[in-house]
Amino acid sequence: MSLIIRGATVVTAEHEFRADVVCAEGVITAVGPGLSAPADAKVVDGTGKLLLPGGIDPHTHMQLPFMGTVASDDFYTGTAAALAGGTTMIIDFMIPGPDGLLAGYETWRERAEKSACDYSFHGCVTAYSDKVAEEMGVLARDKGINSFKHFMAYKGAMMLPDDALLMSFNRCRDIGALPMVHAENGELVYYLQQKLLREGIKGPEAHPLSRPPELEGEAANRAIVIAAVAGVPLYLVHTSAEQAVEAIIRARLNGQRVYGEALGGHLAVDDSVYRNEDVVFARAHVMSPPFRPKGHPEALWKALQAGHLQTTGTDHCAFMAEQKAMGKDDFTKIPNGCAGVEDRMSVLWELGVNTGRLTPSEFVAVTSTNAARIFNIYPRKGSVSVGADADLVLWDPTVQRTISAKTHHQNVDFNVFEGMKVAGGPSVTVSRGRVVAADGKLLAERGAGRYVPRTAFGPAFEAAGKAKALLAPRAVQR
Ligand code: URQ
Ligand code: ZN
Ligand code: ZN
Repeated sequence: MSLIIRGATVVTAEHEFRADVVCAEGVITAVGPGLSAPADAKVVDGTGKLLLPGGIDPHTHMQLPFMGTVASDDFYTGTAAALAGGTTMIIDFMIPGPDGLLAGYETWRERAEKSACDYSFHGCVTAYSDKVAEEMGVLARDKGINSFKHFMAYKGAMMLPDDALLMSFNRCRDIGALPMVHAENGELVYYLQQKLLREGIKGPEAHPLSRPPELEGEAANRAIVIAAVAGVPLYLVHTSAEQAVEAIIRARLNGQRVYGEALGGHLAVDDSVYRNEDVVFARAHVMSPPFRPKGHPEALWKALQAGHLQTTGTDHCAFMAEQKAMGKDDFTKIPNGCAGVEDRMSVLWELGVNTGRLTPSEFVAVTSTNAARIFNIYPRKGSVSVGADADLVLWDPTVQRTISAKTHHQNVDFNVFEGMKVAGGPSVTVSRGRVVAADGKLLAERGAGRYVPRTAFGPAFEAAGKAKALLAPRAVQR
C-alpha cells in the first residue's frame, strides 16, 4: 500500500523545507518537490500544514502492576491514545517480577502484542545480583534492550542502594547499555512520609511535602557522580526540579555525557493542584516526582530551550479515581502516576512553539529525534528521510481544541491538562505508512504495532568510551 503527502512543509530537527513525501510498504521511499506516486497511492493534501516525524514518547507504563493495582491504560488503549495525539512510538519500562528480567521481557512482549503503534522497552534493575547481570547481558545482546532504568526511590519496592547502582552502571558499560535513573532520595522520602503520617497529615497535600525538590537534586547529583566513576553516560528520567537541572548542567559543562528528560506534565502543571479543596482532584495528581512549585516548570523550559534537557516524555501511568482512592486514608497508598501520552505533542507545541520558546525544528528534536538518537533507533525512527519508517504526523498549527477527559481517548477519568486551550495538533497521523488518525477520527488497529529492538553500544557509548571517565581511577602516571 502506498501513500503520498503533497505540498506540506517538512520539519526535521535540522530544518524546514517544502516537499512531497511518498511512502510504500511502511517506509519512506521519496522526499522532494513535485513527486509522482503509484496510481493506487492514497493522496493526502498537506497544503498549509507541517509534516513532522511521528512523536516518540520514551517514558510510558502501560498496564503496569503497581502499588496493589494495575495502570488503567493497556498497550492497546494507551497506544491508540498516543496515535490520536501524534505520537507514533512509545518506549515502555519492563519492571521485573520475582522471576527476573528475561521473564519480565517475555511478559512485556506478550502484553504489548495488542499495541496499535510501534514500541520498545527499557529494562529495569530493581535488585542487583549475578543473575541480573547475566540477564542484562542477554537482553542487550539478543533482545534489543539498550537501556536500563534504576529507581533511587520507592524504598522497600524497587529502590537500589548506591553499591548496587555502581555495580549495575558498570555492567551497563560492559554491555553497551545506557543507564537511566529515577532520581529521588528514597530513604529521605520514606522518612518524611512516616513523619507526616505520624503528625496526622494523611491527605494528598502531604505527597509533595514528602518529596521536596531538594531530594531530587541530591539524588540526581549522586547518580551523576556514580556514573562518572563508572565511566558511563547517564539518562535522568522525568527531571522535574530546578536542583536536578542544575546538577545536569554542571555535569554537561564538565564534559560528562548526561541526558535529561522533561515530562509534559511537569512543564505545564505546578504543585498548587495538591492544595485544591477537591481531594479527588488533588489525589489524581499524585505522581513521583510530584508537580513542583512555581518556578520549577520555567526552569525546565529554560533547560529545554538551552539544550540542557534533550527529550520530553509523559511517564504515562494512568489510574482511575477509584484506584487513586486506595490512598484515601493514607497518601502513601495512592497509586503514583498520571496520564499524558495523548496530549504531550499539543502541550509542547502550545507552551513551546506558540510562546516562542522553541522553533518547530527544536520541537521535533525534543518530541522525537533526540530520543531516537539517544536510544539508537535513528534514522529509522525520528526522521523524515528515505528508508525511515513512515511514522509521520501532518501537523495543523492552527487547529484549536480544549483538552478534556471528556474527549480524550486515554482510558482514565482524569486529565492533568483539563481545560487547557491549545492551538496546534495532528491533522493526520501515519504509522508505518498507514493513516491511523485523520481529522479527529481514530483508525488505530489493535495489534498493528511492532516491537522495535535497539542495538547496544549506540553513539552515546562511542563518545563516552573515548572520553576519559571523569572520576574513574586512572593508572598512576609513573
Ligand atoms: O516512577 C515511575 O516512573 C513510575 C512508577 C510511574 N509513577 C510515577 O509516579 N511516576
Ligand atoms: Zn519514575
Ligand atoms: Zn516512569
